Amino acid sequence: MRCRIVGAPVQDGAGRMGCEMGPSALRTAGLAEVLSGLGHSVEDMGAVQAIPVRRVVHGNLALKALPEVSAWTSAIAEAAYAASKDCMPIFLGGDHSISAGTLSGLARRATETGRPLFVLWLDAHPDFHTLDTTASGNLHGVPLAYASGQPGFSGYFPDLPAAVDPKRICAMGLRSVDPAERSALNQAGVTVHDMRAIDEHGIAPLLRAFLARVSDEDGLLHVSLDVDFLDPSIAPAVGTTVPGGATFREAHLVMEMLSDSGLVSSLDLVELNPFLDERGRTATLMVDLTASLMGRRIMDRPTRSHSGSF
Ligand code: EXY
Ligand code: MN
Ligand code: MN
Repeated sequence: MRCRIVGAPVQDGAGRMGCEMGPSALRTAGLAEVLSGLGHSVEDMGAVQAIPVRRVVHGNLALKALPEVSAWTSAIAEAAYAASKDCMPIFLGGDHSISAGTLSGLARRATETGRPLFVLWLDAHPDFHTLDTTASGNLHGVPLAYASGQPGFSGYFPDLPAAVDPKRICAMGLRSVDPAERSALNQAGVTVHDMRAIDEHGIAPLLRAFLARVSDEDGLLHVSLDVDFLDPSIAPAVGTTVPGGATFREAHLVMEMLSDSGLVSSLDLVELNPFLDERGRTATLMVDLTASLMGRRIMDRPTRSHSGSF
């Protein structure tokens, strides 16, 4: 596969500084080398350049860095649109506000190709606040709402060329959902598999059902992987740790199943804060998960399912 790495060193959307170092840490952990070693061609596009900030004023006085995040969203949307031409882009955050831009650019690309865009959101949080409902004002809490066309962004964030259909979004791993997000998710029809559902059913059947939907509609699939999807005991380098996250094997299994599906067309790696890491272990885990997504296997697997014993 042809891959393009796109750095998005954004930290304005997070409550703690440090995510701007994320792309460097992922590169240092060997992302490009790992992808090449799996047989992919890799083009590193460097970093998206921030564009000049224009004054934006909003009635919610809690909002932080709205002009900056709005400007980043424009620049990242353009970069995502360009990088997704005949290639699989891998976006290196940066905090999760970068996905406002990546999803905007990818939705525009999907519209052109005539295929529906599906989104797998792997996160402790749904990031489904609007500018009016966020209480923290941290704009890494809004990208999925923006990209799926929820109200209240017009005039503050760039106009969306195309919105992601909320019914084509599946959020997995949630365990910190604010009341306004809970009702908005239900109303919009987002599929949510929270940690309770993962505990109860296992992660594999939940993911398999979503992948079947993507396949049935011949969809493109964007995966947005927030470090805090993972349990903090294995991934400490994130400013928004929430206990009870995905285990090492649950996370790899998701990536391995995604790889088997052949459906993934783009990827975000977000919220890595290298200032909070322990000798690079979280950066390394994010790269290893990307490797599983891109074809690394413990053992060869049969290409066709076969009847009989395991
Ligand atoms: N829902 C909380 C808020 O709006 O502040 C937490 C958001 C955390 C977002 C991180 C990136 O996933
Ligand atoms: Mn997030
Ligand atoms: Mn999160």
